Amino acid sequence: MPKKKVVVLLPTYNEKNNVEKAANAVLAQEKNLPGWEIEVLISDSKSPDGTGEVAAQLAKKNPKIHYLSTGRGLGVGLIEGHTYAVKNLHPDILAQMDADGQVGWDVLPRLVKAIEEGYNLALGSRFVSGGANKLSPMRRLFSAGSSWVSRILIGPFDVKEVTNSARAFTPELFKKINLERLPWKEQTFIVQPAFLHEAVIAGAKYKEVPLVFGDRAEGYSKNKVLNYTYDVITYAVDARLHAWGINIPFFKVTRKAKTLIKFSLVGLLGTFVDFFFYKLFIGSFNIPPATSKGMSAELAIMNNFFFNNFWTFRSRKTNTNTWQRLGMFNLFSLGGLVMGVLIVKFLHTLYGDGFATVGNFKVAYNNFYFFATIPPVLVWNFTINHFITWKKQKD
Ligand SMILES: Nc1nc2c(ncn2[C@@H]2O[C@H](COP(=O)(O)OP(=O)(O)O)[C@@H](O)[C@H]2O)c(=O)[nH]1
Ligand SMILES: [Mg+2]
Repeated sequence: MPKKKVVVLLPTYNEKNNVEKAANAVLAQEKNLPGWEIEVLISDSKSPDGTGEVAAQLAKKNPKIHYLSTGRGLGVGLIEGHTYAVKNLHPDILAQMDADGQVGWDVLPRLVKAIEEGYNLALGSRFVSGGANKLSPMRRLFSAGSSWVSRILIGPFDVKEVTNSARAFTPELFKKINLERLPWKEQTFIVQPAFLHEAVIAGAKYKEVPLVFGDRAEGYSKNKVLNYTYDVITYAVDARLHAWGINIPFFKVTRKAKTLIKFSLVGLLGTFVDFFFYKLFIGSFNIPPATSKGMSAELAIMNNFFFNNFWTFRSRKTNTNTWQRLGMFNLFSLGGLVMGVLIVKFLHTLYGDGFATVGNFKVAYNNFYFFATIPPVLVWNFTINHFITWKKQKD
């Protein structure tokens, strides 16, 4: 009887010191899989450390190893890799594992056996009986946390680990997955829970098998905790809306609008700072509203610069240094400040110091004056700082 074939995809980015060991470790699992032959496909996203060249050499020497050069991003490495395997390598099963050796290689025969049992999707899991997570307490907390959040928000809830890469599935299932909806071109690890989500929609019959997860021997993690958390939440909202029949590309739009959203969040925080001091100056120091606004706004500007520089625009390469940017930010915020003061002045002149009754509360007009300044000032600040203060360096 001819042997069946499993193609194991190893996506790599800067794994020069891991890739050869990984390919050999995968091939060595053949002895635990009677009736099966294993081939390895390395999909490298043009790693600057030269992983691609190493992989190309391995592929030249060993006909069981294949190499594919792909675009940047884990999702691209995975989806282009599997698509290539389906087209060119005639697999009975598609499998994937991380190339850094963090996952015990013996999960592979368990994944394949689950497919032989009749499931069309097998999922490696640290959190089922027999599995283990041998990371530092901090990273353990993060993986447990991200798995819980993804399980609850994205699902399916009966899967204990929805984020792990070690997986096997049938080419038939892969072909049914809606790649239009899967955000595989985005540079984020969201592709793992999202792939599972789309696979379930495509009719996956899934089973979890245990795996042991340890520390990296070489290299560094490419996962970005804050970005990933943001993606999990926005993707979950997208998936929920989709399940309710509301088809808007929420995830894609929020990713595109990410800078604006961060800038707005910083602005929101700044607004609290601003409002807090505004009320303090009026209430405790009897300073008139317009003057109070001027002083509270300057405090908020300092706050906002700090967060925009070290968070919103952190990864943007500019031609300026931090001090120059601080200067520009202050200058442009002055524009926003003048705008805010004029709006408050205008409204104050128009309506005076009255009170409005909202339900059972009496609310002073000066509160409304304050909030009326937010939308126009936000638009001004974002536009000018996006295009000038943190202007992208030309390559
Ligand atoms: N092809 C490709 N692989 C990637 C990319 N980013 C990460 N990987 C691979 O995905 C696997 C998991 O990444 P890793 O950084 O170990 O994430 P962690 O295990 O969650 O810390 C490793 O084999 C990485 O080399 C990418 O942009 N392209
Ligand atoms: Mg890893």
